[in-house]
Amino acid sequence: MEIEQLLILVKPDGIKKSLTGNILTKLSESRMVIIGAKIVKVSRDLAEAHYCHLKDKLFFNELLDYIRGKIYGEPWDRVLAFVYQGEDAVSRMRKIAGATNPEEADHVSIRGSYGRITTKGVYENVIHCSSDPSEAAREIKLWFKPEEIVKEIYPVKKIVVEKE
Ligand code: IDP
Repeated sequence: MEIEQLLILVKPDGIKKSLTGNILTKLSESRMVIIGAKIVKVSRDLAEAHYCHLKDKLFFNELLDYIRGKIYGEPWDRVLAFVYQGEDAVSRMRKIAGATNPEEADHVSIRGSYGRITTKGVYENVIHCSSDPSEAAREIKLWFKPEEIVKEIYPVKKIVVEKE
């Protein structure tokens, strides 16, 4: 299996609902390692670049307001950004995150447990999770400077053994 990296964002609704602890606990079931973490007040440029594949969608402006926390105001206008690394990380984390539409997501997934659809029709789905390895690489470059990411980590197995 490939060792992959991916970007996870706890979106503003996740922070506002005090779900960060629950979300990180669920993600930790994957036994992936966090190699980057920070809180980010998302600029319009960053939001547009992150969601460039959706720029023609009718909900694009609402989506930008959502990821920037504009619809919640201070102090909820920020996200927590993480880089995770591990074996087959993208598909395993996507499974824990759940489907994009929270109403269709598995009810034990993060999005199925905590997401909803806003009155403006945006899927308020609590976290972002990179969709494939090449998209993950693009997103990590967008959100993190190289020096913000831990370079050398122990093999995951060794970390787990040391913890136990
Ligand atoms: P993903 O977040 O599961 O990778 P994307 O298609 O990249 O899915 O969509 C980015 C975000 O845009 C979603 O997480 C969700 O918040 C919102 N979104 C996507 N599709 C729709 C839609 O059809 N209606 C409303 N919001 C949507």
